[in-house]
Amino acid sequence: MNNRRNFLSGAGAITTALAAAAVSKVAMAALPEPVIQTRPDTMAPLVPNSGRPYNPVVTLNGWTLPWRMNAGVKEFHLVAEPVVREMSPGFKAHLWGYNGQSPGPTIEVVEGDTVRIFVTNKLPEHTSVHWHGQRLPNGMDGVAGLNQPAIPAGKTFVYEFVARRPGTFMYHPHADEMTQMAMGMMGFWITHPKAAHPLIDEVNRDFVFLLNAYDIDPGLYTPKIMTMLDFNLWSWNSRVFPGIDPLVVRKNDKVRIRMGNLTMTNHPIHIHGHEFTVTGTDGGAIPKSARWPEVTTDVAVGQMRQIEFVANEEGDWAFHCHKSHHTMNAMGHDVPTMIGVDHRKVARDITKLIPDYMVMGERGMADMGEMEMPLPDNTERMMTGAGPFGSVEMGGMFSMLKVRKDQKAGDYKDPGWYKHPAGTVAYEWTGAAPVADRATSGGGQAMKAQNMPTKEVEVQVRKPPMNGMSGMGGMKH
Ligand SMILES: [Cu+2]
Repeated sequence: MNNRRNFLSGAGAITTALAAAAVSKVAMAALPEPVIQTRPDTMAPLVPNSGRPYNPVVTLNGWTLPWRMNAGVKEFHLVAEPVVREMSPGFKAHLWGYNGQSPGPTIEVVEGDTVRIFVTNKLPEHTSVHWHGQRLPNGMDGVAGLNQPAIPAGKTFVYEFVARRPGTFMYHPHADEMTQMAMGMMGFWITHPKAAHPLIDEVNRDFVFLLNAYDIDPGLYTPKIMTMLDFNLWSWNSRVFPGIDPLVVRKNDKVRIRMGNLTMTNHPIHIHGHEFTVTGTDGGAIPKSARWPEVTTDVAVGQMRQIEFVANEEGDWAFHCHKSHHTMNAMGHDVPTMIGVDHRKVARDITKLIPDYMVMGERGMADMGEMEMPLPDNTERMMTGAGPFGSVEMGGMFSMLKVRKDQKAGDYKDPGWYKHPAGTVAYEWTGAAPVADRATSGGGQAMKAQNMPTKEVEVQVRKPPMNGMSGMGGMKH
């Protein structure tokens, strides 16, 4: 499904070259050239070409922002602007973001770096950038009105501080926040330790992504910004399954995954086939004595959770939010339950009159995965994703951890579907078996009802004997 994506070629390399080219005497006096990226692919990790070395992260369906060194200061240029984000193949959203994308590029620096970030506002309204979790001078914290005047449309502001502690951070506006975050303005920030750190292990693969959510009506492009809870698109880095790339690792790799939650609700993130340890939060690394094993970790609103494990089981392992509504795309929420009602013919007739008419499946929702009814343009199917054995019936916050023994170090290319060794896949029982409801009827409850006695039903009601209540104080006989 993801074969057409080429992780290691293209724009990742181009952006690096651009950053290097920007380092000229003339350019030094000016703003750093903003680097723009519009492809939604997972870009190769950006290996540092200046400053202290570190092991770069991989941003899922995203990229890392190149910088220039200017007299010992790491300079970045963020451009806040309207963007078009492909949320999954064929489904685009009109969002706000940074440097051509929502979320914005990941910023990677090293503990002790002096960092200067130029923020140019190309939005139709003012903005600011808050550096979530950082130790910094109060006036650099980015709360418009409190710490600084908002950045007016068309202006550029400069933030400057020392990245004092290693860890995982986020950035997002702190001005008209409800609108700007609902529109997709956010990004990740990694501060790597400057030397071997007792609580921050070296890993082979280090993935980062943000949990975000949108409310975009089927057929439309722009999120509803007033929505507080009832979002219909639950995304990782503004992508929904099957648009989210798999996390590809080599067998026995030590893997770190950092997830930040900038939605309005919590997400219990669950991995199959492995146990992990939560090794860090936005507040920093967790002492080793305070870590315990999990297969699901809840990431609350405004939190980051960093998990680690050794990927020592080969296969294509599901990796997803455990709220089942969050592994669905648009349309799953405002429809009546139709289980037991055979409305397929009616639905087809109505569809002739109202092309966008959509109802829930009458045998459960699995029918939606193989829905033949037409959808409005620019709408991702509610549950979809072709797997090697059929529809995966997922959407939203779902991806896979793909563990392969022959995956090369540093290679993030999708290896395709796992080839299961003979005799290791669940198989059909071919002996005698009871008849399934679905085989004989249009709907589960409907058939159950048919099997019930249809005429008179005798019900016996037995009251407890009155003297049995004598124990209840105050009751008079
Ligand atoms: Cu969730």
